[in-house]
Amino acid sequence: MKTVFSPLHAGHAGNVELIAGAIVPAFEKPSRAEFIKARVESEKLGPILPPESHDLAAAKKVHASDYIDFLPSVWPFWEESGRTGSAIPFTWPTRGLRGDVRPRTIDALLGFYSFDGGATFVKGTWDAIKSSYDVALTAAALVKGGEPSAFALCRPPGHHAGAAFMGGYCFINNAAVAAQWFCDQGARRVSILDVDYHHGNGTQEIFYRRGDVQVLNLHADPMTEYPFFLGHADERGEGGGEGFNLNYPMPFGTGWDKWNASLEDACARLSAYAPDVVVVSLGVDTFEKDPISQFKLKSADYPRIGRRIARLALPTLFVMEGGYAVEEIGVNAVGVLTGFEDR
Ligand code: OKP
Ligand code: ZN
Repeated sequence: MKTVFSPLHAGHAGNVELIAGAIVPAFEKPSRAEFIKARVESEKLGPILPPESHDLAAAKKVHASDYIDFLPSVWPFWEESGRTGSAIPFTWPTRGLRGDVRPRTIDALLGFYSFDGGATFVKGTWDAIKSSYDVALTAAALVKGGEPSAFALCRPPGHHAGAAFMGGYCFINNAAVAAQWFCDQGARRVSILDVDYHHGNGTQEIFYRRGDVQVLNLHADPMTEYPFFLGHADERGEGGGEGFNLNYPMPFGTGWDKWNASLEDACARLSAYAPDVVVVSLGVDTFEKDPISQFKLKSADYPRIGRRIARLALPTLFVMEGGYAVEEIGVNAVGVLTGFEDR
């Protein structure tokens, strides 16, 4: 399997986050992608290719145009405003406030275009976002060109980013961009299988009213886990999308047997939908030692995930999302891919 990777991800570094009352170094850090790349190499998964540069038209098919234009403006605006450190949102137009009036200062705009303080900018952040987007589209083109599968080693991740907001370490929704690109290239139906520990709220929002993209999400129950405000089992799509969004919320402590039962059900639903292509939002923060998560999957479980996805017998694009136990993230992410190849 070919991997697409860009070193520009590394400029998105040194960010901090607020978690449990403490400001700490961000868990979403460059070493994540480097550990995965090293494992791709040591396992000889296949060639590692650089991305081709794309304009932002494909991003604007799933995101609001003004939101996409905002992203590269953040750092220059931050510096023009006399700021240093990281640009972090801190105020949001929630219930009772005006979300329909676009304000003018950088602090206000950061809140206007986000849902939490987990999407933070430093100088190299836009180039990393853009490279992650290019990685996803380049890997999608490999699959479109006839490769049975490809691995988009995206960083930053994307599945929390909605049509007009960032959050949860995510800016451009790489998996959604790729799925839409497949549609625009003639796919009649696309399935997105999101196996990250956290609910892919952005992906759900983007395709919620559409029947041509099926979204299946396996994740920790939002009653007790981030992103808290979406991802319940009764969210099944709306209008033309009714029945094409499926959520599998699971409790803290979920291990392989229970998680795998959800995977089996999702795979059966996916097969019945008979898409032309599958996009896997590949998060490995379901791992028992993940520092911010509460599931109990073991390293030996990840190849089993890959093998089950391979049994769908469909062209498959893997798009990297979360996973934070950096020592093992490479083993687990690449474990899915070698399992997929059954080796
Ligand atoms: C991203 B992905 C707020 C931090 C809250 C965010 C978790 C994002 C997970 N400052 N935690 O789905 O792995
Ligand atoms: Zn996650």
